[in-house]
Amino acid sequence: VEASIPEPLREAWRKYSAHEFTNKDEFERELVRHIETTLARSLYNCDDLAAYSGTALAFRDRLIIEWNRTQQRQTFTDQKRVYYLSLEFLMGRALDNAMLNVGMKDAAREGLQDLGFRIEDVIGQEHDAALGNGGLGRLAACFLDSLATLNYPAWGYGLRYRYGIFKQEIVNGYQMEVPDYWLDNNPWEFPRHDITVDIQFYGHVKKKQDENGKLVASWVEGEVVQAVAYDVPIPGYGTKTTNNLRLWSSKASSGEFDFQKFNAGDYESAVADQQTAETISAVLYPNDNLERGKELRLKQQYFWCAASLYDIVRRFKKTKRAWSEFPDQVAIQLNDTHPTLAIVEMQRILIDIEGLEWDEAWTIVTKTFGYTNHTVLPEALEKWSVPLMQNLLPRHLQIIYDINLYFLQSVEKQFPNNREILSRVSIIEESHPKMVRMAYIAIIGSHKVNGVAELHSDLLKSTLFKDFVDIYGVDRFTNVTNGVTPRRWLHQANPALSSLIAEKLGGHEFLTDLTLLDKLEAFVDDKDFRRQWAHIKSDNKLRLAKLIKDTTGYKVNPESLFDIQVKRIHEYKRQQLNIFGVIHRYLKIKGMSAEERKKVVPRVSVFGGKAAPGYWMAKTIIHLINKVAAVVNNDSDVGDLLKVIFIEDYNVSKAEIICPASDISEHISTAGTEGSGTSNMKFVLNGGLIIGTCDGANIEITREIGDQNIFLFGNLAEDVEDLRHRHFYGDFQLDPALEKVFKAIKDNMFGDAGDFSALTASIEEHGDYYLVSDDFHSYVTTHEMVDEAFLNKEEWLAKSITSVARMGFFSTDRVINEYADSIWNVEPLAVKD
Ligand code: RUG
Repeated sequence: VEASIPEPLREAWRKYSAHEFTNKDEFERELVRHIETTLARSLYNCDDLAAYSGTALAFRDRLIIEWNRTQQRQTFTDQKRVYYLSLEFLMGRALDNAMLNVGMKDAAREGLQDLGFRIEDVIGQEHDAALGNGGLGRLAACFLDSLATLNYPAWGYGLRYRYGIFKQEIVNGYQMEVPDYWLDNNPWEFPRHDITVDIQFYGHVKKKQDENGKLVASWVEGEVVQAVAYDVPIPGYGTKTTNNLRLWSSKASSGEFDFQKFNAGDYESAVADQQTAETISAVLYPNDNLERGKELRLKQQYFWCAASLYDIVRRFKKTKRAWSEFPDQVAIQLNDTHPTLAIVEMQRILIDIEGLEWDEAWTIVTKTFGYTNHTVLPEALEKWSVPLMQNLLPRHLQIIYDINLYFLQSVEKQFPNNREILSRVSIIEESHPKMVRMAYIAIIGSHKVNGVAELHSDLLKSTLFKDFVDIYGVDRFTNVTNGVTPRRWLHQANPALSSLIAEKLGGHEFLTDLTLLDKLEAFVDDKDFRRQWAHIKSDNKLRLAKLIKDTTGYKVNPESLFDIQVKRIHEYKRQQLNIFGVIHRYLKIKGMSAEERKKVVPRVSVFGGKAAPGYWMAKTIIHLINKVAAVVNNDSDVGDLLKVIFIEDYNVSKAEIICPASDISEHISTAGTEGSGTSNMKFVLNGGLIIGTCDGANIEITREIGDQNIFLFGNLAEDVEDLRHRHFYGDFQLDPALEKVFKAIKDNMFGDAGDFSALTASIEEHGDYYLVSDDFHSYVTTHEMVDEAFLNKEEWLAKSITSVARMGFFSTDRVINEYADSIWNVEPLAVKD
């Protein structure tokens, strides 16, 4: 390709092609240029927001220069690429990350200062890009950071929601949802109006003979919606690689609106058509670990899969290779079952459009796809009703039936006369209406299936996907334990700790090789080092105390033990266990003498997280937390011994302030329910200890950091089924301490008890599915051990330092390398300076 352009032309391009700023002065020049020309502002009317926009535009220029070079490099070398399909990318803010990743934050700080701005104020202007619900979306964002940092040729594909996850407001203790319009002032995306794909829905299937007499299906008529690409540059840390995240936006395919209708006087319906098309990418479904089977969601999924595949196939076809080489050039990873239709769409492209035989096509498909499962919760497993799919995607349903037929035929050969297994593994569930089990298509259409922590992957193999292990063998199933990017979750969120570590280890190399943290253990007994470590934690707690004061009005004592649980609100994550524990503590303090109170370790219990708008029980938990906060925080008799805080609208940028400030954080899901958890890793990486159950990645964290450095409690996953079974048959005794807590609630201590009756009844009367009562005693006694341990400041510090030193395993760099080696078979691209 390069050689096809004459040298004089290339020379002219080279001469005038854009250059990145490389120092403070050049940055200032770019900043002022953008403020004065792009933004039409001046010295006299440039506020923090304009300074943010100007700074972001200057950095965006830098990124796009590297983005262009990276894309050229990847095209010329023509190596295998990986495509990460995720319906969620919880990116958070981009500016701080871009500054750090390109190594220009200090220059930007000084440059901004010269022009009269504080970098923190400028960074604080940015709206979070919150195109995700929780852990799954944030994992995808961490993956993008690692893929770029490690120089993998990789693209992310997602949807460009006009509204990301809702903004949470707390009104009288209740969660209210407010739309989050995040696209105003978003300089980080590049609209590609030239890159569009027509996506078809509805219609019907015609069979016709091709020129060789072969019967081929064609999907005709129906509705067409246009997908428009928006590209977001993803800079790697300390590398020239800037990868691409392509987000699709929906638009009426006829353009602005239907002029025929307009001219016929039907203005309203002309605009309505356009609005219907735009609805597809309008809003992120706000459910975490819950699927509701809404048609619009299926439309979103197909729209995004079809557009992404069209793009991937178009890129591949440019190389003029044979189809059999597709899996040597392309690896597609399905983030959960949400993109499963990509498997079906790929098969459709190959057989209906490209004319391949079924088997040849299916071999290509299965070699290309990998599927990551993130949960064993039944309510989160996607199923689509057959009639719904028949109507929306008639050809895809036929292909699904064919995939199922061939699959069941092979199973029957393998297990003759075994009707049960056939009905258990059939893609079609024989219910009313019939349902399509998406996870089964994902397993059958992929060459590897992975869980996200060891326990979770083992549970997949022994329960949910057991039959498939029998059919395909155990090698198709693997584990890749999650991680987090240390760039955002240590370097960016906790700059002081990152600097201290760099000082001790002789540089910031640990940010790209997290295992180097182990060298910190040599300093555990170093008094001066411990003092500095403690000092940083104090400062981070002060920073959080300020956020709490600014957002809730409550003043907390930063000397207290900060006990934090921030994550989506869900019964399985058991924020109810935590708030019942807080009430128990409150009642205990109330019953103490003045002398006894002197021994109490002051605590601040911090909660944060969103409930799905339709998840009533989760909303009730938020309500109870806020009502308890109102009583406890205004009880002068208790004072600083206990404070309860609910941080409104928990998001990525708040997490960056919260994670470095914990003394202890809570990861207390019912054993066997949490896929992995990733905030557990963020907290430990920032020197906080954790209290947790033997669940998800807590188990591997314990193995790495040592069980003396973590507070584990509760029943084990292997006991859960038996306990539930016993509850079901009436063998249930409410824990006596929990009974006292319930009595306080029922006595209206926290407002109208009726507001919380469903919550207490779910435990007392309806089988306590999440084993709150079974684990309560163990939970509160473990918290007593936490108090005790916190009193010994030196030992606590030693635990904190040792834990950080042993967290090297939990970087997404390790995770991405594992996916690359064991699932994708892709190599990093060599990048010269
Ligand atoms: O609940 C899981 C977390 O345990 C996990 O850490 C995260 C990333 O793997 O994914 C979460 N998850 C699972 N979010 N949605 C689902 C099911 O669709």
